[in-house]
Amino acid sequence: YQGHFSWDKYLKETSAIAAPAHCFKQSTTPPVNEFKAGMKLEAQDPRNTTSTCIATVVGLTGSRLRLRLDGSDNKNDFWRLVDSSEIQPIGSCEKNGGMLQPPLGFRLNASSWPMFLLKTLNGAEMAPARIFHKQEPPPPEQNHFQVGMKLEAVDRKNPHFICPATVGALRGVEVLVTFDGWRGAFDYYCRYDSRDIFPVGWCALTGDNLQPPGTKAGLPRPLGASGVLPDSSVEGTDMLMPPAPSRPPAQKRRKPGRKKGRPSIS
Ligand code: MLY
Repeated sequence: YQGHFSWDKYLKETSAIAAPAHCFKQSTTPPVNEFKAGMKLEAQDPRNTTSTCIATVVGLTGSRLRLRLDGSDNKNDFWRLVDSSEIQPIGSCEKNGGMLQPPLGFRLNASSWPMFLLKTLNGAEMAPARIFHKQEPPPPEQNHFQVGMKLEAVDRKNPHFICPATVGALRGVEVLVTFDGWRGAFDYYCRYDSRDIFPVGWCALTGDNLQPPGTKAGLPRPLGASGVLPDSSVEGTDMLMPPAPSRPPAQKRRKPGRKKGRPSIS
């Protein structure tokens, strides 16, 4: 569900172009999501990427899974594409000679992990191997993004959100993702082959709920009846406006006392 947001209109209003599909490490047809809530699988612990843990699917959105590590709390859910190499069927870790680990912040005593694992897996609904995707799509051979191109991007502070975004800068293999209509607090640099960025139209294909642009900054604004810009007019995206002045990188503009990487309330 896209609300009333239309990329078609928005690209015209902003006279912007969508980053072409070959810029992204994403499949041209989004991967089919056959997972169900409650299924268990193996996942890399996002806070301790060398360890493989048991995770439960606690939600589904488009081609993504909302995952929670067993033995962890409900405050550290994370999202993965169904074709991510960071998720595997249960048994994969052991098959490769590894051992399943307790998640960072395991809520019991470490010594109770073996028994916890046994009980967790006993009678669990394990996601069948056939619903995993063989491999991630191949990465583009280089950074093809250009400043000003539009895309859809995961808001890393609120990772359930996928939002309209613009390439704000390029830095070697990295791309500055800036969120349209937000003042910069959510912006981040990522590699061009990040799995958190998608071509325009991705959410429409997956059924994900694409957020509308924010209303805080840099949006096209309508002219008043007088042909003069009303001061507080931030609603409506019908008229063409000159591009917003470019902004310095988000980090430099962060308010003191605000911790990096935490979900934001604003
Ligand atoms: N708690 C904030 C969330 C802002 C999300 C910003 N993203 C979409 C770029 C709010 O409700 O305003």
